[in-house]
Amino acid sequence: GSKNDTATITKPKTKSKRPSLYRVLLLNDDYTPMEFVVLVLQDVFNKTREEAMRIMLHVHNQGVGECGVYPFEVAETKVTRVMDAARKNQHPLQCVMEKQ
Ligand code: TYC
Repeated sequence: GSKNDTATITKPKTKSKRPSLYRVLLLNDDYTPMEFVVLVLQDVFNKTREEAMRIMLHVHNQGVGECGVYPFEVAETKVTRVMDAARKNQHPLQCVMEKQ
């Protein structure tokens, strides 16, 4: 209409996009104590002591290992929690995320 020429018309959307998933990885180093890595895996990634031990030893032996796969914001929060804990305790532990 003459009074409504610039009105926005929103196309109804029903399709919900599935969120992209991100793999969170721990990197090995020579200085971070094994026990610290195990505690981080239990606390940040909700692993059992046994699963945390398995992942820590995998990273220790292979250089890198997966802690879990999450939507972007969840992955980002976990990386931040690990890096904050490492910095606070003066460990060089590195944690990164990559699109799956
Ligand atoms: N390599 C370390 C050590 O011998 C242990 C370690 C494991 C460090 C996993 C980091 O992501 C890591 N103390």
